[in-house]
Amino acid sequence: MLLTHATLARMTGGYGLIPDAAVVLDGDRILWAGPMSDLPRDHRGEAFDCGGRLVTPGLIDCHTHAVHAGHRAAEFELRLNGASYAEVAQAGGGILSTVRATRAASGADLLASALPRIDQMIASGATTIEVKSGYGLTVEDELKMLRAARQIGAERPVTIRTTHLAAHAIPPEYQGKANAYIAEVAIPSLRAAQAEGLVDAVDAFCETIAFSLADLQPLFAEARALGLPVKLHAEQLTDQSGAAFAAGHGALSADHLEYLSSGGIAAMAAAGTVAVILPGAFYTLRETQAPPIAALRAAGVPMAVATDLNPGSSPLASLTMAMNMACTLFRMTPEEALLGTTAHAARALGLADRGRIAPGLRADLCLWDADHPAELSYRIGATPLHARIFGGRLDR
Ligand code: DI6
Ligand code: FE
Repeated sequence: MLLTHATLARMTGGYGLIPDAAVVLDGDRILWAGPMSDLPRDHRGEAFDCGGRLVTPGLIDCHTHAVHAGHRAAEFELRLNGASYAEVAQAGGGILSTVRATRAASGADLLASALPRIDQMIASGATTIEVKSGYGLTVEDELKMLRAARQIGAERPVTIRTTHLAAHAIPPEYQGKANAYIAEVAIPSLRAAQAEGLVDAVDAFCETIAFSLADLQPLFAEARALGLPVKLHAEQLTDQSGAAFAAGHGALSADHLEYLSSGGIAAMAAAGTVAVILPGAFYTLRETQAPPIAALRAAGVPMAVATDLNPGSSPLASLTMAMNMACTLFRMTPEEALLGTTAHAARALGLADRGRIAPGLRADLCLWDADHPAELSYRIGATPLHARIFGGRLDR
């Protein structure tokens, strides 16, 4: 396939803009990208004329909880009547109400309820989506979630990366016994998931209302023993030094980071850990402390942007909306926001074969009804996707 007359944002370094560009695809790979005037003669075959439209790498949502049962509109209403996120969680609501619904659902139910959300994400330009477990909290229910997540990739034209997040919340039967939960559920479910080929990375929620670093130490040691990369929900509501702990384990990413300290930033910079910025949760929870974007930028920490799609703190399925929020709420630049859903999101997932437009990388591309990449962040809630190419195939 040959794309002609594209406004190409290669996302190499910065935008990597080429105004009147061509892209040559060979099967599911990019063979060549450059100015129309340099297009090699032997590639002048049948062409798809982009008509000057913006072409970017396919977007990558590197942090979602897209598989879950039910919704939490009632909790949304409670919070609007004055309850805090922590109060809702302590009253047995919050994550645990989704756990009850997810335990009661079959694998087929979970898949069926996830697909419409996945379709919305695809419609906003996603070609790779990470999906976490973490609402089962028993060995069998965590495996059920991961199997449903894997199945999405067989049902839709999208790459699914699965993350084991059994250390998301402490279930009622283990209240006050976090270390027993890690030993009896989190670690055994991780071993079983790895044996079944269901897991690409290991995540946990480090927070006063969830797990401490001491609780997580044996889980991260097990991840290392299994050869799996780690990530961490860190510093979302309080500073627990989670980001530095994650960086010390060579984490792919530390995510949320509203309360990240300068020590955490230095540790992430030294380890090459990506900062995953999740403005949907900040917005939904009406948080007031923004993550330290300027300090992350100054330290050279790569920043990704994701939806955090989940039924409690971020019922958001649009990556372009997340980019808009990252710019307006957190003062990221539109160029940083787009790097955050392409090149840096790929890095947060440990994927070297996508997120930029360059020879040899996967042919995952978005064609937009836009003529400058800043438009993707600038419009509020728009979905200017014109067409999407997944693995070399045009699918809309
Ligand atoms: N932090 C969050 O914002 C989500 N999980 C997490 O660790 C919330 C998930 C939920 O409320 O269902
Ligand atoms: Fe999350």
